[in-house]
This record gives sequence, C-alpha cells and structure tokens, in this order.
Amino acid sequence: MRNVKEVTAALKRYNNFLITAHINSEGDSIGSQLAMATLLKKLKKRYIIFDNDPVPKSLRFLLGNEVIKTRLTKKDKFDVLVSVDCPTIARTGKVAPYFADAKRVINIDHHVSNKKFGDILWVEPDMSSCGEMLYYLYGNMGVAIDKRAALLMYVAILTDTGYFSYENTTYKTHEIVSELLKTGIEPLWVGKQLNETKSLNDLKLLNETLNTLKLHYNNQVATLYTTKKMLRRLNLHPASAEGFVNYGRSINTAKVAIFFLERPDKPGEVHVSFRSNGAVDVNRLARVFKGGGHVNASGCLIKGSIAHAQKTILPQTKLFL
Ligand SMILES: [Mn+2]
Repeated sequence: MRNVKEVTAALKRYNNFLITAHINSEGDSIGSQLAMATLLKKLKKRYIIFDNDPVPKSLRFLLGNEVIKTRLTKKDKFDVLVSVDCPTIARTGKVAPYFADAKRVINIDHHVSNKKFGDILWVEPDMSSCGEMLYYLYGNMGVAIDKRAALLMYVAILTDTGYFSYENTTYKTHEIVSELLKTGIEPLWVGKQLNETKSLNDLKLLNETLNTLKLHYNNQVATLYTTKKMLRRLNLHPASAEGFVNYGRSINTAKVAIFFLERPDKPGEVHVSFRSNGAVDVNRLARVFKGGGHVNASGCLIKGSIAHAQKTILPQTKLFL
C-alpha cells in the first residue's frame, strides 16, 4: 500500500483539516469522511467537513453527520485539505476553489479515473471503497476501531460493493467486514436505517422516473431520467434519485444503464450516471465526455437539456456494445 505512510505522517504533523468528498453524497463518501473525522478527533486534531450537498436522509443515522457543512464562513480555517472518494477536484463541486487555499492537499481515493491531484496521493483502484482504505489507515496509525468508527466503514463498504454483489468485492473486503462486525454492529438494524427511510414523495419520484424507462439497441441499453420539474413538484432534493440508475441495470438484457438527472441547483446541466453489468467499461465511456469513475459505475456532466444529453450519449454508447 504505497503512500499510506505519507498520509499518516501528514495527519500527525498538521493540526487543522478540511475534509471533503464528491458531489451527490452517498454511503462511501459520507462514511469515509466521518471515519476520517473520527480518526482526527482521536488524534486531537481540528477539522471541518465541507461538502457540495447535504447528507442524504438515509445516512443521517450516522453519528457526527450533523457537523457536515454545505457552506463555509470566514472563521473556518484549515491548513490541510483531505479529499476522499473523489477522482478530480472539479467533482467536489463548490468545494473546488478551496483547494488552492490549502498548504497541503491529501488525495485518498479508489477511483481508477483519479486524476492524481494533490501533494500526498494515496490511490488504490483495487479497493472496493474508501471505507476499506480507511480501515487500513486506522491500522497504520495504530488507532483502534471502535463500534462507532466500524459502523462508518461498514456503511461505506456496503454502499460501494452493492451489498457485496459488485466485482470490486474481494475476500479482503469480507475479511475487513468480519473485523468490523466484531465490534457489535447489527446488520439488520443498519439495513433498516439505509433502506427503509423513503417518504411517499420519494416513491412517487421513483414511479415517475420508471415511467421514462426505455430500451435501445436491441434492449442492450436502458435509459431513464429525473427532471428538475419532478423534483420541484414533489419538493425533493436530487439525493432522492440516488440509486435509480440500478433499476436500468436490473433489466436482464441491459449491458449498460444510463440515468439522466437535472438538478434544480445546476441549471443548464445534466448529470449522467452509467452502470454496466461488466461487459462494457463505462469508465472509458464516461471519459469520452470528460467524466469517469469505475469500470462498472461512472458519470459525467453534459450541458443542455436531457433530450440533448440522450442524443449526445446514446450513439457513443452504441460503439461500446
Ligand atoms: Mn467510493
């Protein structure tokens, strides 16, 4: 594990940290940021967590999530910026301009598309999640993982492995989870927190989104979309659309699923998520549009309408089938 030692040294040396992750927060980004914060707290360091988006409802059971800010004030000072689970600076959204203010930038990530930014780089594309990386980081620093920290890593790993069903799941992932569970985590309780937090409007949004589901190219590509109109009418944040792309991937003939999301806070821009069943490298596909991610899960941004984004992306997808 290259560079975990450099990360360890920097965490010991400096005192004021800003922790961030990618836009559209999910289990790995939130769990890993909070696990990093917990580690810093144990080392008696000061930290701020600053994200582009609020914590999704389903993750608000994680202790400490309430300190995550979506706005900084002049009082919020830091020397070192720790970026976790983020392949590019731009993917942090409104946090991106703050990278220039840091004396040191630490880049901890597992995306194969990581652009290797920052002063201290620790990138492990073979690891399932940043949650897995945080487990090794605690070990390297000699900090014991208590139940609270273990839960954060457990949720991060569960999310990014699709509950141990994605290709990135290894025997090592299971070994780590085995250690985490020894702290007394109750999987039934965690599963309930993560999956049984939907409002009626969340399900109405899913219903409207599934109505847009279409198959293309001999049923090999599934598309679906959520518009800002749907979100506004149901009074929901874009985080409610998290995971919708997986409904496209669940179709037995689909090699690629593409989900288009219009964010009310980002006019004139469409966020595109790709998921693959393994036959297509959607990291490469997303890179055609200056995006990226993992082989089976990636994303990009397209300027314009959803209709325009579909017209742009579908013919390119066909070339990857
Ligand atoms: Mn991740």
